[in-house]
Amino acid sequence: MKMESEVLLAPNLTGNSRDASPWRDDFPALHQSVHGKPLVYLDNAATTHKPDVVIEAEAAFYRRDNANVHRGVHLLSQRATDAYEAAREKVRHFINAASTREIVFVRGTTEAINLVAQSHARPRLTDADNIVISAMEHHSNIVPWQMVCAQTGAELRVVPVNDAGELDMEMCARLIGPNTRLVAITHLSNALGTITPAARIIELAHAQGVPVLLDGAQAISHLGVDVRALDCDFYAFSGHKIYGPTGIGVLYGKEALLEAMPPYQVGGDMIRSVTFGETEYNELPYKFEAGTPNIAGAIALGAALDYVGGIGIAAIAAHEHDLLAYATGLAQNIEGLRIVGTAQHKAAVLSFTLDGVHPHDIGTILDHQGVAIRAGHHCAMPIMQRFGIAGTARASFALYNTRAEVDALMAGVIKAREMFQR
Ligand code: 7TS
Repeated sequence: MKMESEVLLAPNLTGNSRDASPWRDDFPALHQSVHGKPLVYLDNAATTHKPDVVIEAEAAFYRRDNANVHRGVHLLSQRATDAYEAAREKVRHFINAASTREIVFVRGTTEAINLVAQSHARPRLTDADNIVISAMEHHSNIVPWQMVCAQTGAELRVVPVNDAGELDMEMCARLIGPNTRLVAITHLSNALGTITPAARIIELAHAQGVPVLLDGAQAISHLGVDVRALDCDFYAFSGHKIYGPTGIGVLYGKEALLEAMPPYQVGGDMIRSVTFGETEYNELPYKFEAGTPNIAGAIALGAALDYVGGIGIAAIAAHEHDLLAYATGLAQNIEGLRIVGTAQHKAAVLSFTLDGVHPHDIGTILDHQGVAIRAGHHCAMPIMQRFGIAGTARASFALYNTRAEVDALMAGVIKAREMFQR
C-alpha cells in the first residue's frame, strides 16, 4: 500500500515544467542547507530574500559613492544625492504616483502608518470622530490608530470579516459615516492571504469625503499597485518584503494631503531655515525625512523595484498563483488540516491549523526538514481571536518558490501529523 505522502506527491515526480522558478538562481541565500536539508524558504510574508542585484547595489554604494545626501558640494555627495533621488523616482514609477514629492522614504510600513496617524489624523480628530479599520489588520495598522484614538477621544471602528476571511462590505459601508476621518485597511492580509476590495472601499469612503490609507506591506510584491488608478490617499509598504533591504520603506501620500500635514519628526534635512525664534520647514518630501536617511537602503530598494519591474508583477503573480493553487489542493487532502482564510480572492499565503498539533510544533518539525514557515498569530491577534484560534502555521510564497518546495512542505506537515497521532 502506498503511503499517503507518496500518493499526495505523485503528480510532481514527473518533473512538471511548472516546477521551477527561472529566477531562483538570482538569490544566493536560497542555496544552502539547514539541519542537513536543502533550505525551503516559505516565510516570505515576514521578509523576502534578496537577489544579487540588490546586495550589489547596497555594497556598491558603500564601496564607491558613500557620502551624505543633500548637503555636500563635493562629488561623492552629489553622486549619493543623485542615486538617492533616482531611487525615489523608481518608487514613483513603480506605484505610478504623480510626483516624487509624494514619495517619502521611511523605515517601513509601521513607521509610515505611525506618521499618518500622528501627522494627518491626530490634528483632525475630536471625540466626535472615528477611524475605520478592519478585523484582519496587522498590529501595525491597529495600534497606531488605537493610540491616536486614545489621544483624541475618537472611536476606532472595525469592519468585521466573514468565515472565509472576506470583509463584510455591507458593514464597511455602514461604518464609514460623516464623522469618519480616515479608513485604514490592508490591501492584502498577511495572516489570511485575503486580497481586499480596495477600489470599492475607496469609492465608499470618497463618497463621504473620507481619505483612505492602504497598508501595502504584503500587496506590493504580489499585486500590481497603481496608486492613481486606485485613487488611494496614502499607501504604505516596506522594502524588505519586496526583495529589498530592511530599514527602508515608503509612504505615498497625495501631495495636497502631505502638504497640509505637519512634520512627524524634526531635526536635520527637513528644515529650510532655523533661528531660535522659528523654523521654516523644507518642501515635500524632505519635510518628512528628518535626519540622515537610509541612503544605501533606498538605493538598494530602487534596485529591487528594477528587478521586480524587469520580471513584471503579472508574471510573478501568475507563478505565485500556481503555487498557492497547488498548495491549497494538496492541503485540502490532508486529514485534520484546516485552511484559515478561504477568500475568493487570495494571494501568496496559506495559513492552516492541524488537529492535535500546535502551530509551533508544526513549525519546529518543518524546520528540521529544512522548511521555514511562520507559526503563531502573525502580529494579527484580533483575526486569530475572530477564528477562535491562538495561531496558525503559515506558508507564504515568493517568485523563487517551486512546486517541489510545496511538496516538501506538505510532506513535513504529514510527518508532523503522523508524529503527533502516535
Ligand atoms: N502590515 C502588514 C500587512 C504586514 O504584513 C506587516 C509585516 C506590517 C504591516 C509591518 O511591516 P514592517 O515592515 O513595518 O514590520 N508582516 C509580517 C508578517 O506577516 N510576519 O512578519 C512580519
